[in-house]
Amino acid sequence: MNYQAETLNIPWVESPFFEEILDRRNPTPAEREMALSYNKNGYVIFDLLGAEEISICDSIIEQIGPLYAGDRRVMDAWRRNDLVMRLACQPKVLSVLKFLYGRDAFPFQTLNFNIGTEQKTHSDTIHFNSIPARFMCGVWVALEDVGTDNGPLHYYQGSHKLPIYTAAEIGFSGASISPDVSYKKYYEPFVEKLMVAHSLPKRLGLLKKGQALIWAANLFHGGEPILRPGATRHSQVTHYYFKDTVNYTPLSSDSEIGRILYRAPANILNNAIEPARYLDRPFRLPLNRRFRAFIRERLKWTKAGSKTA
Ligand SMILES: O=C(O)CCC(=O)C(=O)O
Ligand SMILES: [Fe+2]
Repeated sequence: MNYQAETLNIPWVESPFFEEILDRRNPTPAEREMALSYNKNGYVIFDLLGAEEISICDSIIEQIGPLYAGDRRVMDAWRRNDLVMRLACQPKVLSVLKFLYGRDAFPFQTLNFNIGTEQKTHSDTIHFNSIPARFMCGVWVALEDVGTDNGPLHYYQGSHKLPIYTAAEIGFSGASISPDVSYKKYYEPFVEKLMVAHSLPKRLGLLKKGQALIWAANLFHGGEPILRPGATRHSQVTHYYFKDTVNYTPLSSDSEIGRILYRAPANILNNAIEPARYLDRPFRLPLNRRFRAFIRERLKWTKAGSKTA
C-alpha cells in the first residue's frame, strides 16, 4: 500500500480529510450515514444477528456458563468455545469494519460478561493501541436486552476525537510501575477529570439482544452501576486490530523514549499470531526481557485456560 497525502496512514473515518474521502468512495446512503455517524460520534449501533442467527446468543450464554467460575468475565473464551469464536468472526462485522477503516480487521481478543462490568470510564487505547494509532476498535454485542437497570455500557459521544494521552503526559512511567498501580492511581482519576472538563454527552448502550455497537479506538466508555440486584447482562466484546500495524500496551510503555511493551496479538480468524508490519513492511518485534516475560505469561494462562489478563 502506498500512503498518500489524501488518505494518510490513519483510519480514513478519523482523517482530517474525512469528508472528501467519503465523497470519493461513492458510498450507498446507508454507508454514508454510518460513516458520518462514526466520524462524528465515535460509535455506531446496528442490527447484527438476524432471525436465523439470534439463537447463538442463548447458546453462548448456556455453553460458557461454567467458564465464569465465580468471576463476572471470561477472557478469550474463543479458545475454548466455537460459538464465541464464530461471533468474533461474524462476516457482517468484518465487512462493516473494512468499510469504516478501509483495510482488513482481525479479532484478537474476546471478553464475555454475564453481569454488568461497572467499570470506570476509560479508553481502550490505554490497554491496546497500534502504530500508527487508532487502528483498533471494540465491538460490543448484546446477548440479551439491556436496560437502564442491568448495568448498561456508557460512552461519551465524540470523545474519540480527544488526544490519546500517554503515560508520560499523565505523569507516570508505564515501563517502571505495575499496571494495576498506574491504572488506579493515575489513569482513572485523570479520566474522571477529563470527562468533566469536556462535558461531552454521556450515552447509555440500551441495546436489544443481537444488536452490536462498534466503538472507535479512543471512545471513552465504561459500565453503569447495576441498579437491579442480581440482574444479568450477558454481552460479548471483541477487540479488533487492523492489518499493517504494530501493536503495543500503552499502560506499560514509555512510548516517547522507546520503552514499548509490544503485543503479539492472536488473529482469531486463523488462530495464529498476527505478524507486525510497519508501513507495509515486516517489523521484527524486539525480544527484550519484558516482552519475553509477557509472552511467557500469556502462554501460561492460555494453557491453563485462566480467565484474567
Ligand atoms: O461492557 C462493559 O461494561 C465495558 C467493557 C469494556 O470496557 C471493554 O470490553 O473494553
Ligand atoms: Fe473498554
